[in-house]
Amino acid sequence: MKRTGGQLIVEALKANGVKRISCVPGESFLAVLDALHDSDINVLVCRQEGGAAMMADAWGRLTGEPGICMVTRGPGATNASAGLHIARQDSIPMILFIGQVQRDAREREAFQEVEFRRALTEFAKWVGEIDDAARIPEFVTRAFAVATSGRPGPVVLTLPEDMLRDEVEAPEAKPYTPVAAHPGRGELADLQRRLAAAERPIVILGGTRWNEEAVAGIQRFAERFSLPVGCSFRRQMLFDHLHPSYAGDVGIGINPALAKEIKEADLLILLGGRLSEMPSSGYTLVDIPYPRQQLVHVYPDPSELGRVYRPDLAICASPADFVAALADLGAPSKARWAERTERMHAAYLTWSTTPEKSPGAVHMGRIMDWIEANTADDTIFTNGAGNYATWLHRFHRFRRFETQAAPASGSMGYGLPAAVAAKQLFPEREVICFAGDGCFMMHGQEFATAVQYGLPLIALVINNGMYGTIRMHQEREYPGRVSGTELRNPDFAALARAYGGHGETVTATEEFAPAFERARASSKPAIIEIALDPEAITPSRTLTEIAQTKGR
Ligand SMILES: Cc1ncc(C[n+]2csc(CCOP(=O)(O)OP(=O)(O)O)c2C)c(N)n1
Ligand SMILES: [Mg+2]
Repeated sequence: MKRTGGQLIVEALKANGVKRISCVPGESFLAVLDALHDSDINVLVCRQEGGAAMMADAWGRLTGEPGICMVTRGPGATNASAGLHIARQDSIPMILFIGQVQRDAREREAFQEVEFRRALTEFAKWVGEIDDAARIPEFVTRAFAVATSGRPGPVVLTLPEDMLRDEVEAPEAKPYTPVAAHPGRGELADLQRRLAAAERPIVILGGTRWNEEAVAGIQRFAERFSLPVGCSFRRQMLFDHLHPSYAGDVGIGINPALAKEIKEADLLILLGGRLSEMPSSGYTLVDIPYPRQQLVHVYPDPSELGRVYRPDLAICASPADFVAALADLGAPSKARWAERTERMHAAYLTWSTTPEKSPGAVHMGRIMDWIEANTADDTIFTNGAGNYATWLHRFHRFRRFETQAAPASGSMGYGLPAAVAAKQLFPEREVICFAGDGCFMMHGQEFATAVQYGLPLIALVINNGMYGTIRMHQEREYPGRVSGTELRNPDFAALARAYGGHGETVTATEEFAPAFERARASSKPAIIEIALDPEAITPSRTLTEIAQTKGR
């Protein structure tokens, strides 16, 4: 039986278990859209390709299966590159399909033509073009395998428009085979010896290729060995923050007590992450290339092992496969480190207690206290980049896996599309997006997508009238010389209503709880604008105090 290229793409997606895709349509892939018309794949039509790609990233992040996004050539793909970059840096499985110029017009710089195999090489793990419709099953199944194996990441497949209309015979698509990466027996024995000899061990969790079972498994391991466990920047959902082994967040603005413990540790087990620039406090936490600590680095891709930090024991394994193998390690007879671990957890609890004072009528600390007391453990929190995110990362105590979608790559604008994706994936769970006034406006148009598909997320827009993070750095480096960081914003609550959602404005702390309850009760996508005093730039220091520190 002959099928069109468009039909073969949809069949290959279905064979690989795809239930949803995000897209902004283009005339370059009408044949795929037509095939989707007859399928049960959920198509989320978005407003800008950056947001659409970020939604696919969030699906990949929250499920471990590649998120799928479809966009058109030239401008569609360049918009989508914002999401590709996030998936690349954050090791998220994703497949971006790009409708491409017809084959017989290639290399003439035809309408919106870009040669993506050149342009997107650094943005993706693999960029392929399918120029023969009969090979669609082969390319698509391979794309799934590449996106999920080793260090996961995004794959790009370009689809020449005329190829999608060809009618061909092709083999039936089969699902990809996930590639496991287990530790060897000798490596586990080596790890056991190092643990037995350690005085001050610490574990830092990060990266992807985790699952619910692995998160439960690492918790059991930490309990058996009384080990302190930290979570890498924006990977906090990997460990229950109220567990007695939790030592805190290894990210921007790390608790100095935790940084000291890491520096003074004699055994550092880096599990799943790269300890890149943000979690390593700008590459200062651990010496490069030879750490003072004994380093055990567990990572699913050999090319990362020894790239920045030379490990004493390198284990090429995925976090999930590694944690499964840990069950066989015998625990020491007595928990030698229990007291130290307890001390570190106590330090975390103090560090994550909201401050007493805050300038202005809105105290974000009190708002965080309310959120902590009034949201369920399975609530999903999303955010982009900006100082506002500190309130979430430092004071929200993550309890469960699949409750966080935040770019370790520090990309603004991610929070809202991620919230749309999360709510679509888990309609029964509450989804709260944290955004700054700058951040929200980058992909705020996807609020229309939330309204279109009836996805009642709640977006908190923390409005300080500026690109606050940059203003903070500006005041520190060039005090009093405000340049390029001020913002004049729309009325966010009115904007929410104009979109068909629910809007609230909070100008004093006590207005937050009733506003949140009304947003919940509305059952509509909601924006709650929180008017924050620009002075409240960090939980501990005001803008003025930061301006006064130059040269000190
Ligand atoms: C896409 C993108 N553009 C620019 C930046 C640089 N940047 C980092 S934080 C920030 C300001 C964020 O402003 P806002 O969302 O209002 O949060 P605030 O810091 O004011 O709390 C900027 C411009 C970035 N990280 N990502
Ligand atoms: Mg701001």
